[in-house]
Amino acid sequence: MIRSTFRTTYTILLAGTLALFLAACGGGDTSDAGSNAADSGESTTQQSGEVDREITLQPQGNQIAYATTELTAQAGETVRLVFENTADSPAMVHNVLLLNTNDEEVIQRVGTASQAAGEAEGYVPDDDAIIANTSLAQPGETVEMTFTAPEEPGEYTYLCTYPGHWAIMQGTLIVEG
Ligand SMILES: [Cu+2]
Repeated sequence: MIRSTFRTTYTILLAGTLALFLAACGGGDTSDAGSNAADSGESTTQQSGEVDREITLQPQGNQIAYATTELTAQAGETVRLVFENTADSPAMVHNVLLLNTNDEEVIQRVGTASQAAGEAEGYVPDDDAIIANTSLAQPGETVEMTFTAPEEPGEYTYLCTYPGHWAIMQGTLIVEG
């Protein structure tokens, strides 16, 4: 359990490092690329001190639902959302995607595209509406994502895009100004 949690965290860190590196490369000069991520190999626990807020989220037992469907954050703060998949049914694989809207049409667009994205992409489509996402969490596994809460107060939808879940497994992040 601890090992797999670590592995997941490490994978996310690696992905983040790669993203930073690629972003830096996009600028053309790699001389100072990834300076923020260079020491990420040992910063797994140190990072916990750097966020403004940590939120823990779980599924509702073995149902296709989050146990908490309303979360709160302050505009612009850094949030780490830890998703503990406490389900024990093998079918209850979940993830968390946070969108920059609660617009039904966008939810539908992302939900539909997520199914097309497939398992290799963790059912996460390439869509600008996605602020952040976790990887898939098998039952018993914990995954997480860190993001900056939108500057604009309002209601932002989070959802699970494991096949068959997106239309019903949703919640709202309430951003307060
Ligand atoms: Cu789910």
